[in-house]
Amino acid sequence: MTTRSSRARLVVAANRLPVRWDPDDRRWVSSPGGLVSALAPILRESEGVWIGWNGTAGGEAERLEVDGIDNLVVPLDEQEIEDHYDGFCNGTIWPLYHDAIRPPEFHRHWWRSHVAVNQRFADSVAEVASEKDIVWIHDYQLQLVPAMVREHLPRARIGFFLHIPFPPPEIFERIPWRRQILQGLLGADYLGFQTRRAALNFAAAAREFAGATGPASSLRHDDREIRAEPVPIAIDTAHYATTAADPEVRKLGADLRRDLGDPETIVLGVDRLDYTKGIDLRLRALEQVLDTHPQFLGKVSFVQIAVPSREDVDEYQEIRRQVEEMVGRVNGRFAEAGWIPVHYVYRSVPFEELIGAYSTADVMLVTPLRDGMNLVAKEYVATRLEDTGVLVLSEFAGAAEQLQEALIVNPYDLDALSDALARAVTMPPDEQRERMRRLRRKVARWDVHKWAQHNLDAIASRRES
Ligand code: GDG
Repeated sequence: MTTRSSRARLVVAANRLPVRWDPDDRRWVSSPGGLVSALAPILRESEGVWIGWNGTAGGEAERLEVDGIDNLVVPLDEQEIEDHYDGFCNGTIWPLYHDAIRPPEFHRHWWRSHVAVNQRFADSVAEVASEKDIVWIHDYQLQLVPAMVREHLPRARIGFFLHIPFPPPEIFERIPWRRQILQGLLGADYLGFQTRRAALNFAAAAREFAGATGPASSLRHDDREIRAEPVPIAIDTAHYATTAADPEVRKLGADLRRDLGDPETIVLGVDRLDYTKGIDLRLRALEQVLDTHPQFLGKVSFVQIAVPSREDVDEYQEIRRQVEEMVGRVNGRFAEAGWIPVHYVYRSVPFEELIGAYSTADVMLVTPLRDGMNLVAKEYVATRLEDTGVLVLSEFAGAAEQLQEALIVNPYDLDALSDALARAVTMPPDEQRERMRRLRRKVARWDVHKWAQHNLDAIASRRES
C-alpha cells in the first residue's frame, strides 16, 4: 500500500506562494503563472506542499489549501519586509546580480534579517518534509535555504533554481557575506541556472570563495557532489497559443489597434517597471527613429505596458520618473492630431488583453540591460500563430542564448537599437516568417513542462558519492 509517508513528495519553497487575496470574494485564490501551471499537477499528485510568503505583513504560519494545492505560509513582519525583502533582496542582491547597474547597498541589519527569514523558510521546509522527499528551492531571496535545510535533513534531495543572472566573480566578490551565500547554495545537490554563463560564474565563485573544486557539472564541496547546469526556464507554450487563437482575445487585439487609430505598425513593450528592463533606452531609440524617419510619423505607434513593481524602493520611483518624463517628451515633440507616438500604461493588464496585445503587435521590443531569461520574449513568439511579427531582443537577456533568430542588439548602443527598430518596422513579410517560424519551433519544443521535469529528474537522480 502506498501511504502518504512512504513515497517522495515534492516540497517547493519560493519567496511567494502561488495565491493572492481576492478582496471581492474575501478568500485566497490561485494566481496563475508558468511555474504554477507546471508544478501544480506534480504537487497535487505527490501530495506535496508549496512554502512561501503571502505578500502581506504579519499573520500566522498557517496552511492554505487552494485549488487542491497545499500551501504553507511563512509570515514576514513589516520590519522584515523592509530589511530582508526591500533591503537585502531588492537593494543588495537584485542590483548586484544585474551587473550592478544601480549601486548595491550593503547593510548588516539587512543581512541579519535576511538570515533570519531564510532560517524560517528552512525550518518550515523541515516541518513538512522528510528525508525521502524532493525539496526544490527557488530564487535569489532564498539562497541560504539549501544548506539550512540540509542541516535538518542531511539525506534529502535538494534542488535550487536561480531565476536571475549569476554575476561574474569580480562583481559577486563585493558582497561582504559572499562565502555564506555560496555555502548556502552549495547545500543543494542540483543547481539550475538560466544560462551557461550563469552556471559557470557560480562555479568560478564557488571555487574561488568557498573552497569548492571541480567543474560546474560536478563540483565537490564538504564531501558531496553538486551539479550546476544551465536549464533555461520556458513558458506554457500551448496555453499561450490556444489563448491567442481565441476569437474573443483576437477581438481584444483588434480593439487595441482601432483605439490607437489603426496605425500601420504597432510596436509593443511589456515589462515590470524595473531599471533592468531598459525601458528608458528603448524610448530614446524610438525618439531617434522618429527623428530620422519622418515617414514613420503618424504611422507607427508604440505601446508600453509598465507594470508597477517594488514601489517602496527609491530606485524604482526614480526610474518611473525618468520613463514618464521621456514619454512626455517624445509625445510632446511628435504628436499630431489623431496620433500620439507613445501609449503608456502604468498598470497590470488582464491576461487576455496582454495576449491580445501580443497577437496584434507587429514589433516586440525586449531590451533589458540584463535579464535572467525574459519570458515576455518567449510569450510574444508563442502567440504569433501566422508566423509574422518581429522580435527585437537584447543580447543581455538570457533568452538571447536560444532565440537567435530575433534581431539581437546591444541596448546600450543607441544607434544599433534605433537601426534594429527601423529594420523591424520595415522588415519584408517573407523574412519575418522565416525568422518567426524557427523561433516558434524552439518555443514549442522546450516548454515549461519539459523544464520542470528536467529539473525534478536531475534533483531526484543525485549521484551518491
Ligand atoms: C524574473 C526574471 C525570468 C507582465 N506584464 C503583465 C503580465 N506580465 C507577465 C509577463 C511575464 C511576467 O509577467 C514577467 O516575466 P519576465 O521573465 O519578463 O520578467 P521578471 O518579472 O523580471 O521575472 C526573468 C523570470 O523571473 C522567470 O524565471 O525570465 O529574467 O527577472 O510572464 O507575461 N501579466 C499580466 N498583465 C500584465 O500587464 N497578466
